[in-house]
Amino acid sequence: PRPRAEVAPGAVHVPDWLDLDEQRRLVEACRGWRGYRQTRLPNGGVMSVRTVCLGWHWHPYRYSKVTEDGSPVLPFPSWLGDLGQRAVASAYGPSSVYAPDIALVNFYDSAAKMGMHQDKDEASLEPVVSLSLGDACVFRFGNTSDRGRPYTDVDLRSGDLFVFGGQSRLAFHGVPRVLPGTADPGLGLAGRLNITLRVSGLPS
Ligand code: MD3
Ligand code: FE
Repeated sequence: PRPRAEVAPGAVHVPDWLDLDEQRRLVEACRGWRGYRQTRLPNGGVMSVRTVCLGWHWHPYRYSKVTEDGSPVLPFPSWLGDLGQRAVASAYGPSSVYAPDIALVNFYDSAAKMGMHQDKDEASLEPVVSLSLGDACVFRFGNTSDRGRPYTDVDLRSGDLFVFGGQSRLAFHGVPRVLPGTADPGLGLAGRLNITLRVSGLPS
């Protein structure tokens, strides 16, 4: 089995944190959330991943309570907050407290990727929780100064938990590629889903 690893201070990888039944339930939840879209960037680019937001809608580079077309943002379910609390307790220890109010759900087809970036649109520096489902990917975890080296490439597989807090919260990171056909056939998902949980730091 792959061991749990602190890749950098505050960046904890817990392989196989979700069992197959929990993964199936999360995939079903992701299928129920409607409105996945490819985000347009101010530079004219379009992200290759398809994203749906819960709690707060992310547009580059801020959060709001409405989407581009004016539709309300999907609610952030309390069960997802409980899952986030259990995730942070697994990574950092049982006394940690965590109350996320944002989920960004990203769908990657076999060609999708995400360039190196920092997540700094949240007004809180509480940790980000990442849950991976379906096809594995190469996840690139970098430094806090720029998009380049040094970085570490880690395979993220279905069921893996990663928590990014402390000194790692503002690290550059990205997904250079998905590894097509690597999902458990029993999951019934072609492609990769990633759920990140975050704390907005904004008034509810
Ligand atoms: C490190 N998502 O949504 S998850 C993103 O797999 C994002 O969809 C990727 O980067 C994905 O912003 C990577 C891992 C991750 C998420 C948030 C982080 C790593 C992070 C925030 C700070 C540092
Ligand atoms: Fe990110």
